[in-house]
Amino acid sequence: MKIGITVYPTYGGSGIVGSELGRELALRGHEVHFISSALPTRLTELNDKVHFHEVEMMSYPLFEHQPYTLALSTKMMTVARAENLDLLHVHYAIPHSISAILARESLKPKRYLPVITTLHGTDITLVGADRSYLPITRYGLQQSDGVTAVSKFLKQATIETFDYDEIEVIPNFICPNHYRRDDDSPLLKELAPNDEKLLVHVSNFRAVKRPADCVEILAKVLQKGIKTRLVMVGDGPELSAVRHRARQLDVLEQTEFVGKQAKIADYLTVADVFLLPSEEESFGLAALEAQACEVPVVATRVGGLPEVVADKESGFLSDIGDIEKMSNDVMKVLSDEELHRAFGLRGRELAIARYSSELVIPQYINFYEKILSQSAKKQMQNA
Ligand code: GMT
Repeated sequence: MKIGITVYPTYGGSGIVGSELGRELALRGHEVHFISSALPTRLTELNDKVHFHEVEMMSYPLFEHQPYTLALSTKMMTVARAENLDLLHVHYAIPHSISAILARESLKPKRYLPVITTLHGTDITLVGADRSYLPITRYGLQQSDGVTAVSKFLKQATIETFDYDEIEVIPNFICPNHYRRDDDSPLLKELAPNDEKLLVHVSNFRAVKRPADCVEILAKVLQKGIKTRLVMVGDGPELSAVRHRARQLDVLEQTEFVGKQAKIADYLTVADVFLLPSEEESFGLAALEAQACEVPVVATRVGGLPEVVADKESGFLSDIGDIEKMSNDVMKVLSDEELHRAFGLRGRELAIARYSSELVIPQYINFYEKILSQSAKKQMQNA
């Protein structure tokens, strides 16, 4: 198949999933064309199976705001025609599905180009934050030829918000060879020079991730006398507030802010505990990646996280903001080697059994085939 994929090319989870999906599809012989405003971060290699088409923005004095949705749609049309794409797969409803639907409609007189939308979560939150987006998002869902969501939770949330239920759940995935334990990593000595225990958090530092809770947890763990350091991976709007809180709590010296990192696995593989104290999480890709690296997860019981993290088996789940319980949970796994090992092994076992790329990529391929055959039937009926 020839597949056009559109993602937000930044560090967000949806961009990572779309990029990894493209890479995995190419490995299986499909031709993938990324259509986005910049080269997606995780896309390190372009070849005869993986192509990149940059959306060019036209600047014109009359345009107070540059019309990205139209520029993307135009690029989708051009690439679909030139490369003879079979379908467009967009990650994130707003505005990607609207651009893809416009492209499909413009091409319709010549041929039908099915549009598949994958929901990642904040597409729903966005609507929650601004109800005026609800009709256009619902339109995007209804007009897509197929819709997938990354968790059962997200499917249910979409049904409740949009009253739309034709959604297939296809979860996020990991490649078990890329995400695995490496006790000999040279990074370990660098981050824990005095054999400290390492807590790791990865996010885009938005308020919804509650990154400041991580330094609160660290402070409590240090109070109990466990030699610990916290590694904060990523960047975003809350970063300076977190740094400020760490200073107030007098744990800045034990906190390492390493910024955005291209290879998250390097940091997960040396972690003793992974922290994800989010207020909302439709899936929690970073928690899955941590589990694949045999790292116990201490997280909140929100959204799709209970589908990914097995409470008391591969980690511990708590209510939002329950610093007391989360720090106690961290101490439990840090002070009991057997428990730590058991949680780590169970996490990897679950990650492979439920979310390995070998299992999930075929689900996408089957979904593409189903949508292509449904569209072909519709076209025949309309001919
Ligand atoms: O988590 C973010 O802030 C980024 C966001 C995105 O759209 O890129 O992540 C969402 O999609 C990820 C990949 O499917 C999920 O793992 C995250 O749970 C989800 N984030 C939220 O629901 C807050």
